[in-house]
Amino acid sequence: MTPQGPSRRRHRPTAPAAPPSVGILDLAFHRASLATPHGDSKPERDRRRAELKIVRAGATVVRHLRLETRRFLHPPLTPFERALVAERYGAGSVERSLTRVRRAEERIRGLQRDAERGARRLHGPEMIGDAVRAYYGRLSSFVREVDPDLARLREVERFLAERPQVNPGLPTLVVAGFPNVGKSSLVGRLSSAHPKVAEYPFTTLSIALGHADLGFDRLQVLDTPGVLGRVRHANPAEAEAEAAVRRAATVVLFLLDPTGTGGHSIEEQERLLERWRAELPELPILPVETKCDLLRRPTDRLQVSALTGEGVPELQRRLRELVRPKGELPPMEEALVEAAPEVEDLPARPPKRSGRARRE
Ligand SMILES: Nc1nc2c(ncn2[C@@H]2O[C@H](COP(=O)(O)OP(=O)(O)OP(=O)(O)O)[C@@H](O)[C@H]2O)c(=O)[nH]1
Ligand SMILES: [Mg+2]
Repeated sequence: MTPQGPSRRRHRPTAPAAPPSVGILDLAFHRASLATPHGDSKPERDRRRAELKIVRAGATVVRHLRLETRRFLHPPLTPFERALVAERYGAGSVERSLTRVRRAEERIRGLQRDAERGARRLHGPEMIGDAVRAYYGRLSSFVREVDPDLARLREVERFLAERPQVNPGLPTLVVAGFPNVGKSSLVGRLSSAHPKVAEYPFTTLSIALGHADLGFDRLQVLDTPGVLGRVRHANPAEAEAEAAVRRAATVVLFLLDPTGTGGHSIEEQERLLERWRAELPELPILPVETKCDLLRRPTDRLQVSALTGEGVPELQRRLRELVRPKGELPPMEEALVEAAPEVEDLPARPPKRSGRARRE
């Protein structure tokens, strides 16, 4: 091995990924080539082989186009997933790609039907060869036309696979606020998530999911990237946080850092809180001040420290009240307190069995 050998290999540019149509068409033509027709005579077998090739190649392509779109249709994207995708790739872009792929599917089916009908009239190896080649050519161009759409759908699928699956049927607490205010630290305290914590802004670049047990149901807790409150020019991480607040939240925990260690003034943070309150009047937003181990100031707001745990039990109590869905059973602790007087009203019943555990 020459001294330059390994380094040269390291710097070799990677080949661009083949367009999606290449793999799909390779497979379709391979499957078509395996056709083994029955027939009494060679001309009959040749004609049958052409028919089988047409059907198999078309069916394989259609099946694979279906597979490419399945992630988006069965089941359909949740409103939150749609918002995430719209923020990153533009509103309606996935829907447009899905429509184009569906149209390609229909055209391929039509092409296949026509070619199959035409194959009945074929005779002679030359005519059969020409017809199959022409069909393959048109089939290939129909698939290549949707290459940009298939590439986009694959990219979006990867994007979604890298994000946690938020169950729209469960209550969701979205922890949001400016960068560096202590969102991830508090999410680590409140839930099963262990998000990365660091002293620089935008440590969290995409949403992370944990679960918290509030005594009555599993609460999903979403850690989000910091938001700078810019109406325009938000970076992708901020856009992701906005999507979580607007589309995934049952309740928003809005964290404000009054210490100045986060790098942003309390006034800037208050402005974002006011904007969200005005834009989302139906959404419960609980403002909480963080890092109270560093600074305590006179305020009616709840103050917490993710470092020492101060204020966290009170925060959990407030969250239980806010998250409890209307008409649902109350949280376990409160249910016991509320039920206690009624139990006393009941006529006393002698215990069925006496035992040490019962006497205690
Ligand atoms: N003293 C003190 N420091 C805290 C507290 N909570 C977080 N920090 C510190 O603040 C810094 C930022 O904490 P993170 O939890 O990463 O903040 P974040 O809001 O998730 O930050 P981004 O993901 O970058 O938006 C880290 O250095 C933490 O150790 C707290 O309650 N008290
Ligand atoms: Mg964070």
